[in-house]
Amino acid sequence: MLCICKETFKQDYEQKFLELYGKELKEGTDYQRYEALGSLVRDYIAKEWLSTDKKYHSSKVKQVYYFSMEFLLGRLLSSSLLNLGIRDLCREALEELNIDLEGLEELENDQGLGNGGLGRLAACFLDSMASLNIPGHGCGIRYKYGFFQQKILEGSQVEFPDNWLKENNVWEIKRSDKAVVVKFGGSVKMESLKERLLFTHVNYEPVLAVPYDTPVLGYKNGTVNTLRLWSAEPVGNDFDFSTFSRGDFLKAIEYKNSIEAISQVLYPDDSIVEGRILRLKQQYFFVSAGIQSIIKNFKKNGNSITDFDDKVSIHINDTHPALAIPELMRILMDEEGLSWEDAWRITENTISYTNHTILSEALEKWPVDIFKTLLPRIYMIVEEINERFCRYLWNKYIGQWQKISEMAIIADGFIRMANLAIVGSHSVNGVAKLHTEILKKQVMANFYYNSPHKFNNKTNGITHRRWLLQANPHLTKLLCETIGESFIYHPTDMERFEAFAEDKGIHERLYQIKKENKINLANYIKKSCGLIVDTNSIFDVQVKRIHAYKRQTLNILHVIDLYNRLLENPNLDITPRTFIFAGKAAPAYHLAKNIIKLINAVGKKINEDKRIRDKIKLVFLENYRVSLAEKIIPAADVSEQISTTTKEASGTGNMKFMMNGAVTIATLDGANIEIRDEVGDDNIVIFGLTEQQVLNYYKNGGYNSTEVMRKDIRLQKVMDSLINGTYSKDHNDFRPIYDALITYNDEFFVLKDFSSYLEAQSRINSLYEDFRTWQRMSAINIAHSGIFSSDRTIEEYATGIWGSGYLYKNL
Ligand code: 26Q
Repeated sequence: MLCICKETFKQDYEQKFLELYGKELKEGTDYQRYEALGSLVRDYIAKEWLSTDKKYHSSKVKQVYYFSMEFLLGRLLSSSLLNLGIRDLCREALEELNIDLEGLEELENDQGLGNGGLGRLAACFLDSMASLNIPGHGCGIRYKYGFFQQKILEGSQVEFPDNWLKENNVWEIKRSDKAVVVKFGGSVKMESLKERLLFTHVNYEPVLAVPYDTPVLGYKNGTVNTLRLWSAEPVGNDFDFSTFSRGDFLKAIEYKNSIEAISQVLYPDDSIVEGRILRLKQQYFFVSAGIQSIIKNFKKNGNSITDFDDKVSIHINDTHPALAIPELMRILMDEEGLSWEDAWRITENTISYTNHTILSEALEKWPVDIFKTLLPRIYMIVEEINERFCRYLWNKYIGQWQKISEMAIIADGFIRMANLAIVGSHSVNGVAKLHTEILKKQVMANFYYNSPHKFNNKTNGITHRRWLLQANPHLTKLLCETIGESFIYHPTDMERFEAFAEDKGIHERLYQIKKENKINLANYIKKSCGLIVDTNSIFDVQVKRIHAYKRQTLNILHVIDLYNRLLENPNLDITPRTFIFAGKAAPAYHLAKNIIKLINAVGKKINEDKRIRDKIKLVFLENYRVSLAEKIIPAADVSEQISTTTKEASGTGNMKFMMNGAVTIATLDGANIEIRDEVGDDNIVIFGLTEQQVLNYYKNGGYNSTEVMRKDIRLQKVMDSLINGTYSKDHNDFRPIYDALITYNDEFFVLKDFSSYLEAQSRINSLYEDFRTWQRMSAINIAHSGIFSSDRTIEEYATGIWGSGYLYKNL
């Protein structure tokens, strides 16, 4: 662990600044001061990074590689200081130099290489692996442009590129010496050599994969793991224009661009599949580069390839990196000379897979013709896996053609990535209990009954270091004062805080802490959109990707109804509320963009309406991202987790809110169920259709949204206001939402859940009005949030999936 005193730190910092800019601190810009601090912190990390690496080499301990198309890290300065254990020291030292640490931290660009839940989960897992001393590393893509920046212009979302690398990224190191070549296109030459077939990939297009490494620090434990992100470049350092015939300068540039396009941009789709060939290229690019570099490293260590699965685990984050299966097979057979059988045993033992969604539109499949042309050798291997698997199915399920065709990896001209991922890995997990049950009993039932031993649950988690220690220092301090510091290393020790749930003094402290966080957020709101909000009002928050199944519409219909009631009766007895929304819509998802527009239109109307005397306000904060979440979540009173039951695999925002003392209003979906089980029915507000009711409607029909609307006068009024010009001059502005709910019969049961949601909201109101009740609920939520630390989740992955052996089952 880093041992340093304030004086040395100050000297180091001034020295660093001088080295970088050739001038004194006071002459520099704030950004330079941030950059110098970042570089210094990276230097401090470097030593421990090297020694961790050495330790891993000499101990030959099993290495875990977490393959993910997305890593949503956010900012790294504050978390690095926290994990190094020098944040307070650094703050005080800087203060003596008249520099405000928090001010510098605000200057860092978020590293936003992810869409939402799946990408942020990967980041929390990296933090937990390092903090638990697990040799676990990330492997992904270094997108030049991260997730787009969102602006709200005239009430609608407009996207701008996220040029996050425009300033120097102090956290990464380019390792040109570790670059590898990834091969696309071309054809496969087959020769017979003695007893074996030899496959050679010819006439391919080579792409150089260059790794950039970012250190991943454990919490005060000296462990520094690696996040390796790959960037695409043309092969040959001095990209050689003379290889193009003279005068083909433009072609040469085009070629260079086409290669660099591979790592140019993150696809901004979440839960909807974008079937573009470039995305397939991205997938193979980082998977091939990652596996090549793992094998190189493995052999350098003096290991024998037949022990690969003893020493390496590869985890795939959804199906996006599922090509790891045929790629590992290819290397083991074509480059290492193993038989199919040996290569298959190793591959299956090495790879494990997490599913993150049951939405059918998010299940990846690739057209065979595109796939075959881009990856000819990989296609041959997938075809062979499919053939062997189908042969096995024919013998096992004689005559059951329907089942066999559902389970096939290749069918109807497509390669189904989920089927490939299940067949090629030894473990398949869902991300919350309900989600795993739905996978087992519905979505993947055939596979579950065929190989039940593969299926298991790993309920998601969040790193309490970022989401509590870093984001909410006041609450952290209160916990340390009341229950001691053990919860920092053992987050379930937070349960001890339950002993204070009835304590009046603690209620007052909790109230004050929340108040301070609300004031901070109110200041941010004032600065970013000019709106003044009342910090005595209930902060009711829904922040997440905008998606029909997450039902921001249900929330906004409630706001409209409340507004209608306030207009009818300005003296309506409610605690003032501030509704806070944030989130991005996929640029091509028109309905989601329409929802953003409606939220903003409703906000404009009610915020300007003097008649309701500021009883309700609505804010849409633009450009939701990790660093903004860190400001919003600690300030929330109410956490909106209102997805259509069965649709949200887990949710992780729900966990962040409860850990910060918000009370959840929720459907019994995803991890909400487990949150309810932890805190008990009295400390969460549940509403809406049950799993059984939803599944029953989907199976047997019988739902009619128009009828539901007709029977509810309040709902009628709300729905009318969407198309009668109340919120827009053009009556058709919100037609898409109206049509989704009425004309297309409300696929996500928004109207069906409307009245029960309203009741739940009025319960929230009464609970909040009783100070003691609310603070007790808040305390109990905090006390029971420890189980949702990603340390618990990672412990389960490590012992249940990555560490344990697996009995080989032949196909
Ligand atoms: C796939 C193919 C082509 C283009 C895009 C995609 C794509 C990209 C991202 C598909 C899905 C995603 C992201 C999914 C996701 O974030 N799922 C969420 O995962 C969380 C972590 O497990 C859960 O908590 C959420 O419930 C789940 O929605």
